[in-house]
Amino acid sequence: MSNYVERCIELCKQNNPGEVEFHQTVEEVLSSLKPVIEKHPEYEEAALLERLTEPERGITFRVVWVDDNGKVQVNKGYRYQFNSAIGPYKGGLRFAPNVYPGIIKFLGFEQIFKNSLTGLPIGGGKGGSDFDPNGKSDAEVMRFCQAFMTELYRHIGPETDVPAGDLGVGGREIGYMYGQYKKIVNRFEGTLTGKGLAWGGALGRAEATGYGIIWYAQEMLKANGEDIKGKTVAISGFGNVSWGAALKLRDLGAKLVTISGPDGYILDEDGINTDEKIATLLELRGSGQNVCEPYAKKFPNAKFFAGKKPWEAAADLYIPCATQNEIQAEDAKSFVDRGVKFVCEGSNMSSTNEAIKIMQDGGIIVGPSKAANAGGVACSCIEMGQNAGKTVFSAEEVLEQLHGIMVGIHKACADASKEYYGKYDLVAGANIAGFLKVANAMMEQGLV
Ligand code: 2IT
Repeated sequence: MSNYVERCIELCKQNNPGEVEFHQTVEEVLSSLKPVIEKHPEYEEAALLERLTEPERGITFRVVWVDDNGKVQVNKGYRYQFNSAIGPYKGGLRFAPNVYPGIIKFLGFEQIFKNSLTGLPIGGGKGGSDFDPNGKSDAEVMRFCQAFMTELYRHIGPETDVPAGDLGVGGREIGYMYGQYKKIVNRFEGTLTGKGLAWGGALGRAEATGYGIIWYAQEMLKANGEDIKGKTVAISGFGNVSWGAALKLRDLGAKLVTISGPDGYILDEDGINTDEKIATLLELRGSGQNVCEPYAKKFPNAKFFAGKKPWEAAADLYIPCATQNEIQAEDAKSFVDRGVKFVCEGSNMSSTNEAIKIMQDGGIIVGPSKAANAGGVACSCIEMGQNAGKTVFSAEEVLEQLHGIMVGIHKACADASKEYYGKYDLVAGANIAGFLKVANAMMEQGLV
């Protein structure tokens, strides 16, 4: 029966040549499902894994816009609508120069399980473009977003597919895309999430992903007899996710000492814990330069390490919050050698499969991103409910619900791994718990 898993991994590689990030997540998820597949032979008869790894629909399109010099620019646009067994497709849009189908499919595939783990009725999808927003003027970003939505609008809708932000897509881009969507369809409906507070956005959505990661990490530590209070924490990135994480770490009495960018990392041993320091993260993001060094110019006690990763800094808990594969095998080995106990992934697929294995074999508790960063999409779903009900929820209502969801996700991961592996393995547990709900829905809905 485990042969079935191997065959499906191989088939996915053959059918999606060169899409290494997609292969990586399929291999990671399917491998951990072996005991589930053994228990349920009916999944193989229904070709469930072949169906799960094939997006229900993939849309690629041309995006044409004019830059500030009057030059015509052409980018690629994508939306992969992966799985709608438990709800409308839901997932972000990523604008980054390295975007190609392998990246969007990896994100879309992960999103299926993440969305299922939230316990909310949302299917999985993801999209984006190879457009690079860094260094672009505001007017260029607006023209690009309008051109992108002029094609995408026909494929999405509040009951069909609800996009949101991801890397390179924040409040500004959602605003420009929503404006264009509304102009074309002539309806005010919640077809994008992460909207501005005055026009349908949920209070708390900006903080949700970062808060959720820290709440998940808190549960992970608690389950292992430790308290997040008083812990020293190293994170990567300086964007929206890192900002939310910094706020919640301060709330819970942990000491954040690093942030990072493509240029290197900042070590602030006094703690990144004042309003001014935490607001600096948003300023760095807003600068459009994609560098973190200016933090050390503003706060001279902090040190900047050019070209280095924050993983070399001493900490009790490490939280990657930047992008995929930021924890490689050598980082994992160094964690094991230094006796690190906890790593909680914030960015989607933060670690290579080899790194996860090294960390887990070395006794490190790893919180997988598809569980730990589910707070963002969970809050998006709350925003969808708010829009559908034509109402507004208070920040307290949203955040209380979100906290409950994160505690529930940790429990679901721990319970599933105990049931199928007889141990506390959140990585396998997240895959299994996320998978079972979707798999059962697919079985009940027949061969579609
Ligand atoms: O990776 C993610 O979960 C997101 N980028 C957020 C998706 C969403 O629909 O809010």
